[in-house]
Amino acid sequence: MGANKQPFYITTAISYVNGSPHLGHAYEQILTDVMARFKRLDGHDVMFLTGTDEHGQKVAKTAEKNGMAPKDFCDQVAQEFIAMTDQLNISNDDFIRTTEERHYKASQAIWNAIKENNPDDIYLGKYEGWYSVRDEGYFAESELTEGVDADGNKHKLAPSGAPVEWVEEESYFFRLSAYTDKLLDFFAANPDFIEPESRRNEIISFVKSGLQDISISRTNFTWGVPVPGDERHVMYVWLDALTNYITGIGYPETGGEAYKKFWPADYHVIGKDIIRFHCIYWPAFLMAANLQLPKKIFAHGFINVDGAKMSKSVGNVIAPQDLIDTYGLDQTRYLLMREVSHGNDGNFSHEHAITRINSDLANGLGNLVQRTLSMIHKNCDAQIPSPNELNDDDKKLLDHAHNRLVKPVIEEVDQMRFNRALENIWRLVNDANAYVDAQAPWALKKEDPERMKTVLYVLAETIRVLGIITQAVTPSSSSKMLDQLKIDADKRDFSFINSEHQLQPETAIDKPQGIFPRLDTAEKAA
Ligand code: ME8
Repeated sequence: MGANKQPFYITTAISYVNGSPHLGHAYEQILTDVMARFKRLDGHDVMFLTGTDEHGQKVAKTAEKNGMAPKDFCDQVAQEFIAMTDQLNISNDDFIRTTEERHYKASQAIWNAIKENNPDDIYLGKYEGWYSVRDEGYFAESELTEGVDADGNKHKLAPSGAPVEWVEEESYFFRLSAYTDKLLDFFAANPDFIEPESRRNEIISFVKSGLQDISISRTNFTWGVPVPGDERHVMYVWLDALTNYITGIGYPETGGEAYKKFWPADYHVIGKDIIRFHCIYWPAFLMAANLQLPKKIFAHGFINVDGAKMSKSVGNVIAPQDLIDTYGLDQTRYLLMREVSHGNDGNFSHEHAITRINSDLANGLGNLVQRTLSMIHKNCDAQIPSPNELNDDDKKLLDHAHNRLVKPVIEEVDQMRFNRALENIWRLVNDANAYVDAQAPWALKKEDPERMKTVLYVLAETIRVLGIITQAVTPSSSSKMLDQLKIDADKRDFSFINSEHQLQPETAIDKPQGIFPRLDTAEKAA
């Protein structure tokens, strides 16, 4: 696999370790994982990187509140994020922690590369201005509002609602102001660089309003990567954090195999709150260091709960494990991918979750598999039956599965439109269920057993294709489907979706096991 398709490199944002993983983190992980899995199934050599962002004032303060040394605190919380990738069945190829040695090396190397390539772009000065610790971001006076913070105190607030504090300290600056035109030219030449378009417009208008130089080092705390050559300073956490995307593929070894194969990245998947850092700072740092820019930044929306923003103070923060315990892992993955549309905010409600899971998974795909395989097990000697001559209905269903499914699905996937990709796949599920109802194989059992065999064969073959195409979203359930059909592990990628690789008649199957149980509405609501 992967011999003649382009390598594909995709990343998530790396999570701050100042709190435990929540549903927003889980959503981003799953979104990125689904893309990575689709690409592998489509024959690409994929590198998928995720990790934790462990430096900066926010993490240092939280560690202090917990009475722990920053590194010990990070070690503890990073484990929760690593555990989340397992809980969610995330197929990341690497997990980077910014406190690793390799990352210190890469962060200092990019600093030095900027200095070597553009010596005027880093200069020593004094920062006097507003800083939001929660965003780890600098803000201009004009961007602030007056307001009350979560503790009820009056404050100047950043656009995110986080309080800002006045900072005055010696600092190294990055000459971002010199990149206004270069960035605008780059955006114009690469119209797909930022998606969705609304975010691209937001960034372009921000850049057009003129960029200020930014402070890229701090001296009033020490929890960070030391600035090379001046250890009184630590690097601004975002400069270090963004660099993770190249640390993960071996930077500063730009001649190394991983770097040559995977840079520039195909996709940085991030949330809408951190586009300024990814769409302005990161490209400017890379230009200054004379490195290539990533191909695409995709900013997803936020997951709200029952229509409200998730927040600790409201008390509606959902831990990913709770959803998995309630609905099952693949059900949770499916739900999030099906319910949230491209780049928009998504809403989570238990009521809606149950309806969706029951209709699409339990009654839709699950029931199709269960009734087909049970009939084969009972009525065909527990063997895939041999089909007789196909009629138009049979041919139509198989043609849909073999020839009219993968291409449109991949087209949606390439744009991160997983809700539409799933709608597309479920058209085949619905067609197959309608076909079962119309053909009524249970009636054919007495009337025309040979015809029954054909119908069951056509259904089993359709299920094989559905098992293959759904793997990226519901990996373990789809594997179970394919296991039940006795499909070899090396015959499960998209190149096997065609009539050439149809099911072998007479293959023995085991007694089928249900895949997506129906959720009891009353019990789950409680
Ligand atoms: O931003 N819904 O870390 P983070 C959807 N360390 N996505 C959400 C969300 C929600 N309710 N809440 C957060 C950081 N996210 C930085 C990134 S990258 C070099 C450094 C998303 O732990 C958020 O947008 O606050 C971000 O993409 C990711 O979760 C990690 O957020």
